[in-house]
Amino acid sequence: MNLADLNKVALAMVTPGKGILAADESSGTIKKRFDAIKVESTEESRRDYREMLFRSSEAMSKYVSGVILYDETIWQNAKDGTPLVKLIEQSGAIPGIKVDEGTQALPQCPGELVTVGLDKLAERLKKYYERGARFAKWRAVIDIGSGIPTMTAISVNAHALARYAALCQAAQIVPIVEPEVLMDGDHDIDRCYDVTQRVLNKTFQELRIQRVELEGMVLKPNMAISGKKCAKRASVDEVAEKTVRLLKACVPAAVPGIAFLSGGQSDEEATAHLDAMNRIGGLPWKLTFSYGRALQAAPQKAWSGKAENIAAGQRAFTHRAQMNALASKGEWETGLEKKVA
Ligand code: 5MM
Repeated sequence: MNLADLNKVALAMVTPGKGILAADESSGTIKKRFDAIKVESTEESRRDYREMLFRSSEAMSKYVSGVILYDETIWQNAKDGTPLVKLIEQSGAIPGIKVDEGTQALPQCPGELVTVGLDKLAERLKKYYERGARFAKWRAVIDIGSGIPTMTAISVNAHALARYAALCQAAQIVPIVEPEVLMDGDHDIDRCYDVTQRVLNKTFQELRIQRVELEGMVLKPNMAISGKKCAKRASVDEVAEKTVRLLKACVPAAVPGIAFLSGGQSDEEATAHLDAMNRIGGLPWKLTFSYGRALQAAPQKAWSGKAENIAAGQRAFTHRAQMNALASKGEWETGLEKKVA
């Protein structure tokens, strides 16, 4: 492993003014997104949609540091035969790959999940590196509910995240470590804070045990945020203040950067929260975005599967990418949202 090179890639992924496009929806998830805009999900429609994003030259060259791809996409070519990975590289962004293989029910822990995909991961990473991937992603899912999460779920998921991260670094690939505490449910922000603290502490303990080099990774956490059905939702300032406090308590300064997931927040909420955190300043790591839904909901709607809407889809994507890029520097203002082209 060359740690200096891993660190260089990790720092590039969290360059201030840029962030990560999470376009790694598995076939089931992208079908749900396409159902919502009444587009049939086929290999071709998924390719056309993602090609539209990756050919958004302003967004990709100015605001996007890297793209997380799904296995199908990394092997796909654009309509003109250019590999989609090449389009990403030509824009100056770094190609990345989701390598987990989804979740399975966790035995003895009703309602809880464990992320799988470690078998043959070393061989898969080698192929992804040859294709151009310089970072990877693995997502653990922790749900909050009555009696959950159990320490069992937190522990097995943290162990798997660390196993994945160590294998990535051995393959000269920067791991994005994503332990996601879901915002489904009616819990308040303090419950989310407590659970996320347990999850992050356990994750960093496992990363240390398994000798993962913190300088060569990026953390992708949820924010400390109220559950979607919580009767009293925390304000933007409270989310920012509590998330920063939580991360300072749990994330070592050796980690180059933190790229948040959006987790079901509205587009504008996800931007406002990131912006408010960066306005606090004085942080030991870079804070940016690695959004899926909060970057893609608008372009999906604008595109709606029609070739004549490609320019509109690209405008919508560029706008959201620019808003989040500003937020990654603490320079976003709500008034800018109204100036959409
Ligand atoms: C884009 O969604 C990703 C893939 O999800 P599935 O494996 O369930 O299809 C997801 O891992 C994503 O990268 C993160 O959860 C962040 O996405 P959001 O939409 O929460 O910003």
